[in-house]
Amino acid sequence: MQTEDIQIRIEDDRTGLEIETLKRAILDNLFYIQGKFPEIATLNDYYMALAYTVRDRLIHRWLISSQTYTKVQPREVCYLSAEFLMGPHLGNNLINLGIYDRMRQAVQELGLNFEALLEQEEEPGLGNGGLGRLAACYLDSMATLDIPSVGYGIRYEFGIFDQDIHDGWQVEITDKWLKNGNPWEIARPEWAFEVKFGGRTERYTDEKGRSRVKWIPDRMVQGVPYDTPILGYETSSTNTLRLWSAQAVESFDFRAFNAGDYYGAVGNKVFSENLSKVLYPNDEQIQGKQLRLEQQYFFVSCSLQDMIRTHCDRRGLPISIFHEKFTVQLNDTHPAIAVAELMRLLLDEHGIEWDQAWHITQSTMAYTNHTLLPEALERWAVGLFGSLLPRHLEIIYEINGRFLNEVRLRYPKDDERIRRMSIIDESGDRYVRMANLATLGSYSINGVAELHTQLLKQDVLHDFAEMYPERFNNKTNGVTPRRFMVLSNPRLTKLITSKIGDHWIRNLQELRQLESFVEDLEFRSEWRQIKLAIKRDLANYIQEQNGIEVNVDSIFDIQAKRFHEYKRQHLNVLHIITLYNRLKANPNLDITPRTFIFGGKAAPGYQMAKLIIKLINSVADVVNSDPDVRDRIKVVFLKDYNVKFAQRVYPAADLSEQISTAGKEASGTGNMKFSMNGALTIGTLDGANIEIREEVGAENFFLFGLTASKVSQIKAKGYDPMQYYIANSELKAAIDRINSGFFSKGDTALFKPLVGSLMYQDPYLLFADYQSYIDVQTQVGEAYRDQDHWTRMSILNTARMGKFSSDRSIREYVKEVWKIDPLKICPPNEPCSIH
Ligand code: CJB
Repeated sequence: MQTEDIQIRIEDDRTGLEIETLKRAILDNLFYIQGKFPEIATLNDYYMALAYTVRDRLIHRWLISSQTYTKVQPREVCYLSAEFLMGPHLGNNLINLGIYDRMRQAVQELGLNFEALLEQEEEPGLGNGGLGRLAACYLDSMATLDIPSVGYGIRYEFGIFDQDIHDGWQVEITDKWLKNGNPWEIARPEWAFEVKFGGRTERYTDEKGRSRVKWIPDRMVQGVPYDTPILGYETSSTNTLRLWSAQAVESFDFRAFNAGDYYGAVGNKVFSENLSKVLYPNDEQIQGKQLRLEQQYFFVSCSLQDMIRTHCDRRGLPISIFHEKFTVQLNDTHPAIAVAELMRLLLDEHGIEWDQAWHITQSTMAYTNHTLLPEALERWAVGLFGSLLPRHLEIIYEINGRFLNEVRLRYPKDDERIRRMSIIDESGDRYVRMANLATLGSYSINGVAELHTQLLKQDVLHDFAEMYPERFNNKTNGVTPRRFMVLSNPRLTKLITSKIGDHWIRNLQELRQLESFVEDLEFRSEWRQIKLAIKRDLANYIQEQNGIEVNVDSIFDIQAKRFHEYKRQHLNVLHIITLYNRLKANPNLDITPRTFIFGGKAAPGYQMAKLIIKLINSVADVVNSDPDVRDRIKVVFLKDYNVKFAQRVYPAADLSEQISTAGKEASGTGNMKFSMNGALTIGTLDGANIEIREEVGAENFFLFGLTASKVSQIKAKGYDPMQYYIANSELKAAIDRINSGFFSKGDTALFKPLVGSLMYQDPYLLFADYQSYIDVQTQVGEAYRDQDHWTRMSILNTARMGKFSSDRSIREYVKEVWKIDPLKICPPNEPCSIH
């Protein structure tokens, strides 16, 4: 049957949006999909029935979208990412469908608790932090802006671990997100691909007399796609998140089975399925493990094969124009092997000559760099790489050889430059440098905030930026206001919409109109009441979770992000201890009450980050139980920070801690989410903080600390932390308190590694920024006392965050990098003549 002939005729219960229809659909799904009747149905059964009811409405739009793409054959963007930190789907899909309130009513009329059903969803935590969440925000914006796109990644059976706290220490628990089934995905085993590993290569002459290469692998794995629909906001465009799951190739099993090697056959199955078993929980720290490279190659190969099949087989287009129809965005270097894999597919499988293959590859790939941290720059030992991907190593050597010849021509006798630019690091043991491969193979290379892009061009990719300046560009990150305002902060959304209408949800710059309400006393009072109500909700949660009673009139001072020394949660702790010391010395001291709230996970192998978590909990134990400081400072560590939880935290903040060492945080996106929800920022001139401050105005931002260039200067001269310790009595007192065992029941060894690093060799310059941080925190405390003025600043933060919608970022990618036209999708059940 021709695709044009397919008529979507689905009965009304699957598409209708009336409350009665929704109720009927939920009960119908409970009956026919869950196989339960109300008397025996569990909360999860009802959640599933509700999720399927929503999914039905997505599927209709999804099929129309993919039919339209099949017919129009538009240029598409494929976003390749090892992580997609999607967060719960249900609430977001209801918002994007425009039926959130209606569905809540339908659910309530059935006598069910809507909030409890939303809570029931296990979030797909298929990412570590900022990078994975950015990919999720971008999928939302691409669909909202009607950009034909696919997100390609890995369907990890276990996502990021759940975090528990035992005796103040982080404990990791396996994340079994699939245990109750996943109603949002559809498996497509009929569209699986095979992926090869290991073995050797062989040269042969083809029928046209050309020399070709054949890869003879020693094992093979199958990638099965699982598709999740991604609906845009107030549009019918529904794109696909396609995640690959690894399975054993049947034929391989059979061979061993027939030979009587039953265990061998099963072993192969176990081995294959291991590939997509678990997400590596390291953020910005490479481990260099073979399985990780296998994961990367696995999903990249499946994805590229999938694109080529769509292009050549489904659409019948010649491979020579592949780059006109597809552009691939590489989310960091994790999928950078795509450069070599596309070359291999074009050369070996499609018989294309080198120059044309290279032209197609380089016109297809675009690379986003997300970090300058040396420990995060991916490199693979040549031996490991060659044994896993022998053909790719050959191709990389060839790319490199040709490239270095060009460099030699352009910069004669500059051997140092050749060594720096080579894809192969030969300074000691040999490594494949993935950033160099991604850069060389891409037509566009971008950083994720102005400062980051500037440093990228100055430092890590300096030679490349000098040679190919036109390929470098900046795309400052953004976040989706649908999830991080509308869904997570319904009270504020309602207030804003009552004043300026709801167009801001699609066009965030419209929030500027709120500026005209800043002088409106009643508006300010409503704004303040809303913040207070949200803080009360969080306070209740803290009471339940941690058994700590917090003062809702205190400043909610929040630092929520991954634990990393460069993010400097321990600088925040030094401030807490300093306040504590002041109160101990002078119990009647009049300070603005604060509740310090922390959330975040540490990589399981990152001992120092784990020790910082332990320090926070140890300080919390002492401070929270000391009657001298009662009601003035409280310290709370909220365990298991994830997307669901983040949505509860951002709206409740008065103060957002963005205190990384300048030059280290590429962009940050939490900083944007806090500020959109009316928190003020205390921050350094780092990443997107700089641009946030430019937008909201210096007078509405608490700036402290050294600039990135000052940091480099100090380091160049030789940073001497001791000098600050000796000269600053409050800093010394805070450090001595930790050292004395005061927070560790007399154990003076516990925090030695942490304090030692701060005192003798700290690359993150905590002591150098300490006084400036403390001073500005004092200003924060004073500013908070003038509630009216604080509220003005809070409103202006929200009003001026328009730039940081991920819609703006995606518009820039579309216009300046991808060059793709939006494609409107017809709404279901309506006459439509767009195509
Ligand atoms: N980032 O989350 C990660 N993981 C990495 O491996 C490298 C970078 C973060 O990416 C975010 C999105 O671009 C940035 O906002 C953040 O600064 C960066 O640390």
